[in-house]
Amino acid sequence: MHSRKTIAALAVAGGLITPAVLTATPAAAAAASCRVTLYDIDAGSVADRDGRDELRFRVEGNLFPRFDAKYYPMRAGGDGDPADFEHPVAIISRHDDVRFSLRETEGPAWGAGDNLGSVVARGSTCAGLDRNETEIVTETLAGRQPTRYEYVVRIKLTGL
Ligand SMILES: [Ca+2]
Ligand SMILES: [Ca+2]
Repeated sequence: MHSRKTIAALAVAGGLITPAVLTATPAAAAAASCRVTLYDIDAGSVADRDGRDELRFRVEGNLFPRFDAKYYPMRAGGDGDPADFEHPVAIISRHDDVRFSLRETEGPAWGAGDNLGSVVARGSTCAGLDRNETEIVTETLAGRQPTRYEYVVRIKLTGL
């Protein structure tokens, strides 16, 4: 007698697919305002004839770095971080824009210097964010005065 073999159901259990669980989440709260911070700056080529730019960001009239240093130096291929500029920051509403202007400065004053271009954080972008949601805005700042330069600057909006 040949008894019919049954295939254990467990043999195929390895292929069991976990059912998708749709988790109900509370409606995300829209941001009322946003914090805007520097996220990154990379130097392709620099503006100064001596091959080293002395850089600051001007944000709402404030120059960064502002306390511990007068500028942050960068050469071609350099990579700068927020801490190098003493954390440039602004708070905007859903209706305001803020401009992060990159400046190339000269001593001995090391003031506002020359504008190399700017990255703008827009209130309309802020209005699209939920609280704690972030968006990074990337801009390439390029020109040819006094020499051909190119920087890639990233700023980050965080919904508040
Ligand atoms: Ca220089
Ligand atoms: Ca300079």
